[in-house]
Amino acid sequence: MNEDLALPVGTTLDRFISKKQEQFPYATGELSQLLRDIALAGKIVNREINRAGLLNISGAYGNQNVQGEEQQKLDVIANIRFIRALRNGGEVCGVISEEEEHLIDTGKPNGRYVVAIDPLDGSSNIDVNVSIGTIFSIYRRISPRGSEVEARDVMQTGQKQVAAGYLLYGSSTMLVYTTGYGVHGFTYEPSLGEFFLSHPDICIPSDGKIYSVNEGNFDGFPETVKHYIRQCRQRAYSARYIGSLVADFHRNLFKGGIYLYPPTPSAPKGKLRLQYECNALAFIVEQAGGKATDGQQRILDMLPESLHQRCPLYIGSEKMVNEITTALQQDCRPAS
Ligand code: P6P
Repeated sequence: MNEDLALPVGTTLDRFISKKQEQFPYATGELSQLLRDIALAGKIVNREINRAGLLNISGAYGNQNVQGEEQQKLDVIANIRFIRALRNGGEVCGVISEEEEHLIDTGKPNGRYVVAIDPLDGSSNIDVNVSIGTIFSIYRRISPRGSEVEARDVMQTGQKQVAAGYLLYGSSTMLVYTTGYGVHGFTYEPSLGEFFLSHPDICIPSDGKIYSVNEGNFDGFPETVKHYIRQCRQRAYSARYIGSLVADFHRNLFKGGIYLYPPTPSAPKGKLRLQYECNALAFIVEQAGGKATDGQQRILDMLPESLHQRCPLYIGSEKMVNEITTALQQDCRPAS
């Protein structure tokens, strides 16, 4: 990044967003406001997560979501909070969410943007106080401003994202995002209610010695994936798997490593969702110098075919993702 534009650690998120916007004289400030709206919802969800055990809002909600997964109470609460913040902010004309079967029309036809969001990823960890997260992607709408949001607005390739990020509700709460000009991390100071720049210009190591995969599924993995995992073991890499994608991704982003969610017999297309999990993290990891594929192609090149489409995911340090992807691509090449 241009040094004279480097902002010091400790800069507030609001000032950082404003200073970055100044670099774009034609910017209208709407994307900046949208990022602020997401950060505000994140502060509210963070507070509710931190008090879940005291407010009887942990545990199962009693419904299944469109994915057939048991909704947790905090899944529902986070979904409501983020959709309300996006609707009230006025910048967003449509939202797709892991917790909503259909595209949500916010009733704001002048909104320039659409958002794809996983309001609370890692739900199974909520009740045992393990880190969880929110993942979001922001796209410019295709349909004309002033009209109703359309399906084509939320069926764009990940390459079209104008911004993407995640909130990690962990030992500290962080917001990490990119607008295509580097990846920047902000740490939340609850006593001040502010996010402060703590990790400017995050870059992922080009190689690593950490692999993150649910080895309980090993027997059902493709043979090439099994071979890669055996190689990781032989190289004495560290196996680190939290069961929260955001937490595993965040660790690998700083230390170097690879997260794998391959196809399994119970999830032949993989478990993770392209639109509101894979695309956002793929944008971030590429901006940080890493890579993300589905084993055959770049995640960001994939044209969604449905709102809740699943895909395999191999994401992290460039050399590690290249190794497994090259091997998987060879599996699919016609025998010479
Ligand atoms: P498994 C959480 O449900 C999630 O979507 C990711 O956060 C996590 O990495 C993965 O699923 C865990 O899935 O099948 O290993 O329990």
